[in-house]
Amino acid sequence: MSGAGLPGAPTGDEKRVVLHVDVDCFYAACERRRDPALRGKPVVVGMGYEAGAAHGAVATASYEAREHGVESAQPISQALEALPRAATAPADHDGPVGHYRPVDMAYYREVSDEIRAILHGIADVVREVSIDEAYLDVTDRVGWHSVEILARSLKRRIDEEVGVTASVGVGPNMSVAKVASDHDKPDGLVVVPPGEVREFLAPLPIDELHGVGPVTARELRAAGIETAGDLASADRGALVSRFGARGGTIHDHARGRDSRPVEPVGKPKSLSSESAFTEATDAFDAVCERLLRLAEEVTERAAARDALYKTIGIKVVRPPFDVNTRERSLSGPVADPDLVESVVLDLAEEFEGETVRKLGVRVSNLTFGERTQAPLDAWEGDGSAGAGVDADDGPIDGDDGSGQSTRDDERFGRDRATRVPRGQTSIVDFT
Ligand code: TTP
Ligand code: MG
Repeated sequence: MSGAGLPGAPTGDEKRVVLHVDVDCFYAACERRRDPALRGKPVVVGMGYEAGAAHGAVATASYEAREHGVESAQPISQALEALPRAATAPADHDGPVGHYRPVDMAYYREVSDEIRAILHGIADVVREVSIDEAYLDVTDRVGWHSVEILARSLKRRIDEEVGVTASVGVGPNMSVAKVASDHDKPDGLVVVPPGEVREFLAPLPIDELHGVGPVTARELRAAGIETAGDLASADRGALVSRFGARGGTIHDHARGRDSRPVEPVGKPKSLSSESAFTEATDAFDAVCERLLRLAEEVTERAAARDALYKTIGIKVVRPPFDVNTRERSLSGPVADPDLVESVVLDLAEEFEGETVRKLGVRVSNLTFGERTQAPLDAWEGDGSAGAGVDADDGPIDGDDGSGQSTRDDERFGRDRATRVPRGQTSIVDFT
């Protein structure tokens, strides 16, 4: 690895395999999923374009709309100038038009939950940083020789099972993986093995680096620092005296170093396993069998965390995306695998004869016993973060947290951890 011999390089970094997943034009992709007529067309998601509404901002735009200069956080009036509304454009208008949709967070969260389930199924540790973005540590699952296959299969599953496209970057740490996933958007897949990190980063403009926002970039450029390579060879002391600790961080990132572990934060509010059938089935015995397997996984995981649960639930997805959840609350918290099995089968009864594509089992209303303090396997999120800035990026992106951003900072899965023992299933919270 090119950076390994440098003074201060974190030891063992080259052993990690980290994925960064970021859905392409997420809100617009969700709108397209429910209205396929929007495919291939300029789509703008935002507020304030209706007749009489003068203010508002673009949350996101499809890549077709971006070609006409429409982008996130732009005033809606500017977007409307570049792309008049298809719905109200005069019949003789022969220029490009945009399809405008309002923000529908509840729907985007549903889509996000489905992606999250897939992510937790393929990685031991997942850090969700926003509604459409997560880091995965897959070090224990694959080596560098096979990670591209894993990344491709992840992209394909998100595409086929959820109906949106994601870009994936792979690197030996979070910062490199993030730059890699941004590098070839949309539908990108960029793998940067440890030995190629410095070479990959060196020619990139500094604002493509993780942690360098427009304000910092402007200042660095004024000092003659244009590329990550320039930043990597800049004087560290000077960077620190100008930008404080963040100066050291961006210097590290320019050199491809980032020792932050991929770790979820907090304690779980629920534990779930999900599993999809290769082909939808109406065989009720297969459904029951699968539910029992999921119940076993969930109760094993609860036992490993010393967790008691008060609510037991199932999720039944009928093709293509008809999600049904049922749950039953007990009078007090228990840790009782047999009870979970019988409640799950009971709840499943009403779906006998239905065609089922995917199943889930969840225990929630958790309380934890004395033993449970393992930081990697415990998490708790309150679903919020500082406006416009991802929590993990906060300290380094601070000066660029855009006041104009309309980003909804609901976290992509309220922060949860997982270690998933078997391939297809995942630990998720499927509210
Ligand atoms: P991003 O991942 O930053 O953007 P994106 O998914 O739309 O596009 P891409 O990743 O392909 O570049 O943000 C995810 C969602 O967050 C986005 O779809 C809408 C929302 N968002 C805002 O509401 N305001 C903003 O300023 C930004 C940047 C995003
Ligand atoms: Mg995105």
